[in-house]
Amino acid sequence: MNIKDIHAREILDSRGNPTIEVEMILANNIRAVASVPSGASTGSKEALELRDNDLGRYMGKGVLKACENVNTIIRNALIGQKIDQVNVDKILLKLDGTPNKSNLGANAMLAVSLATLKCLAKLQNKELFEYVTSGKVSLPIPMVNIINGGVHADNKLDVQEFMIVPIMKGEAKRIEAASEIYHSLKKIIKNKGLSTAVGDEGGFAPNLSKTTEALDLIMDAINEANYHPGKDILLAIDVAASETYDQNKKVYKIDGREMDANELIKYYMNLVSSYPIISIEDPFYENDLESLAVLTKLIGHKIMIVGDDHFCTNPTLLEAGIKVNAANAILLKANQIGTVSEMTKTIIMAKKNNYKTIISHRSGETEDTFIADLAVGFGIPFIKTGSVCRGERICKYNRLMKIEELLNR
Ligand code: 2PG
Ligand code: MG
Repeated sequence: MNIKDIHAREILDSRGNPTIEVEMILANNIRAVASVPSGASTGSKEALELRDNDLGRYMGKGVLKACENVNTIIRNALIGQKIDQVNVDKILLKLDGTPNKSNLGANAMLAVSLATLKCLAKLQNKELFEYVTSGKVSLPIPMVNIINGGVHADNKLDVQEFMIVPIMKGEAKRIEAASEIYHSLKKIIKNKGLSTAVGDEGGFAPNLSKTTEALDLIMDAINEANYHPGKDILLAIDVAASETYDQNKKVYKIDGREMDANELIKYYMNLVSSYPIISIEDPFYENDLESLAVLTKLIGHKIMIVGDDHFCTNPTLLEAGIKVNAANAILLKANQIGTVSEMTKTIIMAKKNNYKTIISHRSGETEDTFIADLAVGFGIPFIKTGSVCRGERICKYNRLMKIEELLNR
């Protein structure tokens, strides 16, 4: 089956910034639409998100150039081509010809790559998760971000994400627990006279300034909702430490303190011994693989040490981490790398080297639910898709509950 047409358009993401949506049509008129998310705490080694930088529109954030690249260069090359993921991604990579997708833009390329994947699933009359699976499907454990800080909120919390990780059986049960805890937390925050407004990923953004204050509120909320911290609900944090690192002073600014990497390691060891934390993401800034390896050696047997900015879903960067035993888990974000084929390569490499995998949304999201299907189809054990609030987050949870129902039929 051949590709008949491709069209890209500018749409808005959950922060109200432009992003790209692509519609692909096959010769038999099967069509699929895909859109790409956008990060705020982006790693410097991520593939390039092409923006217009035309200050006359959307503060320079327009993506008309990326759309044009799809509607001209990519369209011309793909029309009449056989629909095949490897073939399409190869053509995209060749057309771009740069290591970081700076020519066509990773946003343009991913939208086309994902639309291809969705068309392929439809062509076989399969659900997306069914199409991508090579064997065992499984429902991921959600890591639900219920307090936002860092660059995702205007409060004084330095840690970017405070997550609850419900580990009971059943996806719908896990999401139910997350929702109940979320609502308990809202009550607790309100009773303290703090704001219950939410941040970019739907978690509350009360004006707290210390990491432990946020963790204590969450522990209270878990108990209040009649769950058991450490037993059925675990905790996780994304420090997004690149955002708190002072390059000149070589210190991290967290909780009103300045800490070097060694002090920070002690700080994390303390947190892990005081709270049921099972995962720390980006504990050090993106170029410090060495400290990442030290922390992994110290507590990697107990918890996940997750590389996000360190690896950028890039097989070459992951390989460098594997060589020095830095981290034992990787965050997977398709738009950090730009094509489905490359992300698949990273997933395979991670699994082969016993790195745990977590598929992730971006802080700027769309209503596209592809990460839910990829998590199930690829058998990725964890998913990070924000709080149980805001439509662009909820649609992923709703999709997971629907898939659970489909699988139980
Ligand atoms: C992260 C992500 C998603 P952003 O750091 O893990 O939660 O944030 O999309 O802003 O990079
Ligand atoms: Mg992160």
